[in-house]
Amino acid sequence: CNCNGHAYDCYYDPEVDRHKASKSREDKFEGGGVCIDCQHHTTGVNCERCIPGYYRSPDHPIDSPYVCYRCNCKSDFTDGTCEDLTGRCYCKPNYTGEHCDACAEGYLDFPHCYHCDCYAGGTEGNACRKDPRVGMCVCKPNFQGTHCDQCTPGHYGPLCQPCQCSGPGQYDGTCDSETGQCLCRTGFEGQLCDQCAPGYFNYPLCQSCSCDSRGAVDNNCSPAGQCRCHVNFAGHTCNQCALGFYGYPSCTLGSCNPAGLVTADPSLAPDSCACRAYVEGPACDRCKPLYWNLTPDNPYGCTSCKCETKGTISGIAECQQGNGQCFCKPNTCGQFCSVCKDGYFSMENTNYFGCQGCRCDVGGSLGPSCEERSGACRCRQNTRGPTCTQPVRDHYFPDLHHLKFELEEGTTPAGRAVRFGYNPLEFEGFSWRGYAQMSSIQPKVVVTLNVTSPDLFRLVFRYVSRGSAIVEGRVSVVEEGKFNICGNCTEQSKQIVFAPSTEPAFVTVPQNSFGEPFVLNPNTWSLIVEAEGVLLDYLVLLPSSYYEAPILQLKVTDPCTYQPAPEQATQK
Ligand SMILES: [Ca+2]
Repeated sequence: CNCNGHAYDCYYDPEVDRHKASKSREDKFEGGGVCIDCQHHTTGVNCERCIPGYYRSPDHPIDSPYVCYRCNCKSDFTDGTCEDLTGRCYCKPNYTGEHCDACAEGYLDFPHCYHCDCYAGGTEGNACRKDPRVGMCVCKPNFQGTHCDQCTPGHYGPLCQPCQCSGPGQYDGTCDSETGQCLCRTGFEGQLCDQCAPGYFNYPLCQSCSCDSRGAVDNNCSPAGQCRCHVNFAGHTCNQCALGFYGYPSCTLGSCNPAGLVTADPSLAPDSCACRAYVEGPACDRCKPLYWNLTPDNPYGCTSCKCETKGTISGIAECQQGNGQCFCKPNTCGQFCSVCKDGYFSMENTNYFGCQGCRCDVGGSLGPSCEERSGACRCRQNTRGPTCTQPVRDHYFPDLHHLKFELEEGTTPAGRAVRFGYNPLEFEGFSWRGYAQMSSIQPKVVVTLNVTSPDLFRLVFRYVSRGSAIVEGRVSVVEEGKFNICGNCTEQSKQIVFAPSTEPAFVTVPQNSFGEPFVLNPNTWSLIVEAEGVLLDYLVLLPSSYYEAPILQLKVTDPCTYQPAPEQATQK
């Protein structure tokens, strides 16, 4: 072993040998000897280093008993160890400098050198520690955040000075927290939003240039709002033909549009074009108001718009040049606005919307549309009236509880009459003769149902359940005649849960909207209720049209109107 004269014994460690971590007597990394009990404040496999708190003396060879000197680092700012050969002390993490007499980066207030939890520039008194009373950084005005290193809205920069945003172009007084760039409204730009953005003009209004996409070079305009036009276009937004060109938007070279001329001689000078009857403009290239469709085939040049003024907005008879479409009120349609939209009737001048809604009854009519003049709706079989709200003679409207069956009219499975009560103190306001008493003596009751039209049904029970716990039961339907033949071949059976209620209450089966309803075809059916501890008054069959939401939606076709109360009307 090579222990540099600081140990008497050693051992062989194959791991050390494999890593070539030990020096031999020949000063080569081989062998694998590990020194035991190094003396003279040394350590390491060859006793080649000084223990912590000592440093390698520059004045003594490695095998000298005086090779390790004690570090002279008694200061509070050092960690007690020092550098080999120089003896220079190592600092604690929060100190730095030759003599550890300054705070390291991120620490403040020598000789304390606290760790900075807060951004000193953003805290009251430039403190970098949290306030011990509130346990958090206390920010200066205009600073925010856990570490007080962010600006509050409306402030920017390292000092969080107020944003310089004012004037008509800025949005809400806020700016970029680093650059101070103000948040601008549409059409404005610049650090302070004090200029118009490209495509806008006339600061501080900054109106849109609205340059014509066909007539203008781009969407930029002068401070006066003049767009840059192609040579054959003119006007502020370049939406007219320049002098010597005709036929916007093509703006073809020539003084007059041949299609609009009485005599086809386009070589005539401007102002000397003689226009056809329904044509106007210096180049005879526009239809007169109320006319459209300039063509050479039409001897008058243009065609009348023929708008139905009862159906047009503000009663104007003008139409679009491209397609002759009149400008329709909301409830009218067609090229001439002469037709009420589907579901509306009676077109009138005075009606702001053009036509009024049909108000056909959602249940009684075949659809939302009605006869155009009278407003008469098309009624379903057996309903009548202008909006189909009345039954025809000798008919009536079935209400929600139309298909109602009294449980006390039922039988036991053996065919005997059911036990029923008729005490209004036990079951307030029971219907017909009373209510079936479901108990361990009478756990099942059978009711006969007559179904005359096929449908999907939900069942509604009226009941009282005086116990403190819920009662679970079951309801099943079986077609008559098959009751005894096969056990449950046609049976539809669902669970029913009666919540405690001393007042008469209703429960629907199936009990959630996802459950499948009962499917009943025209026939006589047996309905079997199984439950113990409840009183049952009656049940109702609800056909699907009574509970399906889409069928029950009512489309409102007339606008809401405000009618002041009489006393308000007299005041104003
Ligand atoms: Ca009853």
